[in-house]
Amino acid sequence: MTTYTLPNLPYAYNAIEPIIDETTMKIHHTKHHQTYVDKLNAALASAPTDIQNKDLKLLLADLKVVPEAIRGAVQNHGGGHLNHSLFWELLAPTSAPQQISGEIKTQIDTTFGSFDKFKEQFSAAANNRFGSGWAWLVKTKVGKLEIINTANQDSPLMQGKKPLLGLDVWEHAYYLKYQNKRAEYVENFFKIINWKKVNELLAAK
Ligand code: MN3
Repeated sequence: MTTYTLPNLPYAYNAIEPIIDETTMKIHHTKHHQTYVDKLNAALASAPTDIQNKDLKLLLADLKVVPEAIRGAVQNHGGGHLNHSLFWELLAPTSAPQQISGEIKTQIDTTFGSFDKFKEQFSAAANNRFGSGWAWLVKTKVGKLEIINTANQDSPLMQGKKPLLGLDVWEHAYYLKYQNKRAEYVENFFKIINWKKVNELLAAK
């Protein structure tokens, strides 16, 4: 069977300081993300071979093929693994801040009217997600940009939408530094977005 493993971060744990502190990054990666990986592997251990070997993105896009006994675990921990693997790559070290540019800039301006309007809508999606979840910029099946939020570790792939940018708004992602001030964390997120990666995701099939 496919055994999932924790991916390395593409930067040091302190690379996102002071926006996201080193301790939060370390616990988030080595404890929270590792747990999703472990529990995904444990759930799949009892699955039929074709399910074990199916691409995780395809599984999440078509959860009904997963045996009912492990479907919830695959949704939560498979989603958790995929969402976090993407999230790490969407952050840019504070030493090398990125300006939005390229095709994503053009499409954001066209779709939302301006970057500020996009930021406002994305922030609202993040701040209004009650409890734990994610805010997303996604590409729909017809190739349109859209802002959504999802509960828990649900992936946009479950709605047939491709994630281009995602923000983890679980308290574990920000509580040590920001406590209850999620809006401040969301505001600061815009300073550490890896737009190069977003452009790559937009360009990929
Ligand atoms: Mn998280």
